[in-house]
Amino acid sequence: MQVEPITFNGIDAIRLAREGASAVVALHGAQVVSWVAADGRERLFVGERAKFDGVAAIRGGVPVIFPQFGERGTLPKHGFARTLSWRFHGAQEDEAIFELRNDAATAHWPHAFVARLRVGLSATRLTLALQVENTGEAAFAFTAALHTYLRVDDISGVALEGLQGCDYEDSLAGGTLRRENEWEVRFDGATLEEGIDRIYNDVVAPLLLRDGARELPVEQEGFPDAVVWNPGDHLATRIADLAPDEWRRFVCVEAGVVLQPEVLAPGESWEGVQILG
Ligand code: TA6
Repeated sequence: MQVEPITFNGIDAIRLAREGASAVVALHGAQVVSWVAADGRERLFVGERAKFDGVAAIRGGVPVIFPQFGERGTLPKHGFARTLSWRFHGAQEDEAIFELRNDAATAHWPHAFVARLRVGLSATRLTLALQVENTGEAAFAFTAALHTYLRVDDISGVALEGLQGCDYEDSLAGGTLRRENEWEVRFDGATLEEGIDRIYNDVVAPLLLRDGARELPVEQEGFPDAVVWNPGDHLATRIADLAPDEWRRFVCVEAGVVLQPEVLAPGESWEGVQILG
């Protein structure tokens, strides 16, 4: 793995390269902000108006959500991991490791932990593994996700396969529980206006994102849930760091542990993996 410290939109980042592919990981949030496979095509979406001020969450790439998904707790939305600086821990042959440990900045969540993001790269695949270890003396519970923004040509031509038969919480309907009956989730019709925000449970099949003629396999291990989000036209106008019509250029397909918090006893570890490509 080639590793090069760079500045990306003014913030510190690490550029990784291997087998003709590359990825850029901002230390702010250990957020993967670019993934170009060996065919030269960028697969991740980052908004034109994304803020790179070292404070705000970056709109796009792969935000690491930990220790709280959304507003399921008392912490700020989606927890603190995406807005803190992680440490580059080093690289091996096929992956680079980033680390976040509890310190004064995480003291409002009174638990001792180490979170690690392992970023693996090959010609056609990006493998992201989130590990959490309880280094304290009391158990804690957390929710987490890899909030992956996948770049698409036009959301109206996108379909996501692999969720048929899964139950999901429909966040746009107050968390109503439904079952996915469709072979593929599409983003056309009323969804273009209203958006889609669902937390699918017990996802076992590999997912396949189809964007016109292009396909991207999306797999997950260790994460039981998959979150599917596109804000649609209506909500997008209220998201300050999204340029007009940019909502058409991405879909979030997130691997998460959301509906049932994970509990770690002292000394225990957990790992969830999302594989793109
Ligand atoms: O994962 C979907 C979601 O929780 C949506 O409800 C939406 O709010 C999105 O994340 C983005 O949240 P953010 O805080 O980054 O604007």
